[in-house]
Amino acid sequence: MERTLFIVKPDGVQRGLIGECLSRLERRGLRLVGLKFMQITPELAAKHYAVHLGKSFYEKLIGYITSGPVAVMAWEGPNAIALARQTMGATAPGQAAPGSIRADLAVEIGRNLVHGSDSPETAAFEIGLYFPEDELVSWKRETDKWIFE
Ligand code: D4T
Repeated sequence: MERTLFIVKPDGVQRGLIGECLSRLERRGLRLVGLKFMQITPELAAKHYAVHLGKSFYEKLIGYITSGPVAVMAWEGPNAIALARQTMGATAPGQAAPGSIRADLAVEIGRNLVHGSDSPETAAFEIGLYFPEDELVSWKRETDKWIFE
């Protein structure tokens, strides 16, 4: 089992796409273990995007992610990190696979709707940034046996 952090960014919230994005991961079969609606502070954004500090798009990225409320989720499942990223599509919507969230619903890299962790190390770090341990729910779904082998 693997866990991954998933965010519907401010553009997704403003465009009324929280349900659409959540639904795609839910219908795929990943199991939701954390969910919150919040506004990311500049301090939290700086921690989250520390790897991009100094890059040309850094200031814009911080401005974008802090520009309005976001929906933050933790999802669980076998290979959850790669599965969520496949459902999201490539970072640049023009390169995202047809049928992915970004291919279907986004146009620009700076308005790419969603975020998903990209490795087990990043996932552990990011989940820790957004969810104290007691806000994550470990549970069994009645449908697990029909989704997880
Ligand atoms: P996030 O982190 O938003 O899920 O995006 P990705 O994981 O898919 O992509 P990333 O870390 O490489 O980029 C983080 C974030 O920066 C924006 N960005 C990126 C940008 O505005 N211009 C760029 O040239 C790049 C590479 C988009 C996502």
